Amino acid sequence: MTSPRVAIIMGSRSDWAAMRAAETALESLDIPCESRVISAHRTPDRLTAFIAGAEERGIEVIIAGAGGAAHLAGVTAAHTLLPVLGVPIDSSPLNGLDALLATVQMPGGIPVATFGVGESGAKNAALFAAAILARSDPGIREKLAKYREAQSAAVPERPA
Ligand code: RP5
Repeated sequence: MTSPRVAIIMGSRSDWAAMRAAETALESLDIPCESRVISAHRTPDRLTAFIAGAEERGIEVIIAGAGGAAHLAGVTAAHTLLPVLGVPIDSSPLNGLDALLATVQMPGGIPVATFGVGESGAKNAALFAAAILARSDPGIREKLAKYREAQSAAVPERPA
């Protein structure tokens, strides 16, 4: 089995409804990935163990989705030099605005690249991860270019 190059982590199984879009996008580009439920506050030891082994296992980018007081991406970024892409999830009574602000408003020094709330953010985080890998992997660059071409070709010229 090919080792995963991108890790998709999420604070709860309930985040999977949105975060599976990241896995789908990566799979469509043949980028090996893994998806795991890891909560910064409910499973802190699991998070520590995951981060400690990530780089050594060949992970190059981490996508972290969480809702509410979303600190998963920030805590992960604090413990690794790998790029961390944060996806705010609209799982709270505040519809993701809380997660968006928590993820995007990192104090200077520890960056988290923050994407849109929910499924489209998860999809774009995956495509951004692909763009990062494409810088040193011509095969992924070609697949990304083809993905864009197919996307453009699927847009009709007229609405009806
Ligand atoms: C966050 O709390 C998770 O990322 C999730 O978005 C939210 C709610 O989790 P559950 O109560 O559905 O497990 O930590």
